[in-house]
Amino acid sequence: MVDTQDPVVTMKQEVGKAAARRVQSDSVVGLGTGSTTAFAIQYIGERLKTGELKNIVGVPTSFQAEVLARKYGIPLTTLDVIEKLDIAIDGADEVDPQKNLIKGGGAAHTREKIVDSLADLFIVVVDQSKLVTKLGSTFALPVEVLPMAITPVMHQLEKLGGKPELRMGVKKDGPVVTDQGNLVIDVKFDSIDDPASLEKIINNIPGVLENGLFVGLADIILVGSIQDGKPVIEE
Ligand code: ABF
Repeated sequence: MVDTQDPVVTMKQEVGKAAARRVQSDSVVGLGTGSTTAFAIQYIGERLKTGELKNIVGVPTSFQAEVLARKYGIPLTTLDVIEKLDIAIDGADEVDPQKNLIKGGGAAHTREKIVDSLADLFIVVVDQSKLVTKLGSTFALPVEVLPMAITPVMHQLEKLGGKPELRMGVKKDGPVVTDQGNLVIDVKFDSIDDPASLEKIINNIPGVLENGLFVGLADIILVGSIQDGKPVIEE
């Protein structure tokens, strides 16, 4: 039968599968957000169902991850019960050559950074389009902000050379609200030369909860691409 599936979807499935294969039995798994990670969650569930994987428990990074985990039969726990995670699998919006990330396109970067930072092994699943030489080149930096502090935080981000914009919902009938009930400002920088410093500076602005710079956290980047019409996964 001719495979009519979009090759990009197939490629994302293969990246998800490759990450899911890294999960070992008797482990605690951080479950990330995004369409590529969704395939990893699905395949972890399938490995559980076949008995290939036993006795794992997941920590979701978002409501979306929790719904998927329940759909695919992955038992869940919380950070009140476990001290650390063995592995975390998550997506990203940009990846630089030093494996630093911009995340937050799904407005989930606050919980993602908490979970991903507690994992012994943090695997990022992306397609080739996410690879950049410098963070900020293609994606505005998401910043989660308390609603009362939106205006002063935007002024501070402008002083840092950013062009901040309040993230509106798809229907444009109001701003996006995070799982914590906060808002998201997307800040475009001409270029982010020192992500480690910028991550700290932004998080130090009163009213900022978390920004989407993930510096020095990722251990493995699994990159999917399509070569000669076939999905290729590189590490
Ligand atoms: C999430 O994954 C976000 O950080 C990011 O926006 C998203 C990317 O997902 P996709 O795989 O759909 O591109 O973790």
